[in-house]
Amino acid sequence: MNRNVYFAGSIRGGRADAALYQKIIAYIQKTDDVLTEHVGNLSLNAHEQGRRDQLIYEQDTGWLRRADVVIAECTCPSLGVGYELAYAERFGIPCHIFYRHSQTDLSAMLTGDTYFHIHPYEKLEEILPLLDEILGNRQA
Ligand code: 6K6
Repeated sequence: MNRNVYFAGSIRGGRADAALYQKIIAYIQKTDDVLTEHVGNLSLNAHEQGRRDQLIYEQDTGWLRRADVVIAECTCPSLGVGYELAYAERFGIPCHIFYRHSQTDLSAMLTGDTYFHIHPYEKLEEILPLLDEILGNRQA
């Protein structure tokens, strides 16, 4: 349906799930546009000095404001992802949060905010049909 999807995942918070982010992004890209493909880039250097942080902030908040939906993988805690979720809420962008419940105790600032759609899961295969529903590619 070519919706603009803002995928959020940890960068400076830790790259342990980068390969998972890459798989989720590739799945979404079968039907829709991912504004933040770099989040799944396995060779991304989170501390690279080539781009100024202010430019990153301005680019990402601009993308957030024009996103149709935010999909966040929050197993690896990230200040940036938490900020993005609050920013998206402020602009009324629907937000779906995925996290592996056996590995993380998600912040009460997310689980306690009824604005967010929260999806605990364990395996990637559980996420894919949910993504189809969220993106309108399959009936609930
Ligand atoms: C290098 C190559 C591509 O990007 C870079 C530089 N870093 C970032 N570029 C774009 N977005 C970023 C970058 N660092 C953080 N973000 C945004 O914050 C992403 O959209 C992530 O969802 C989120 C991660 O925040 P941290 O706090 O884990 O870094």
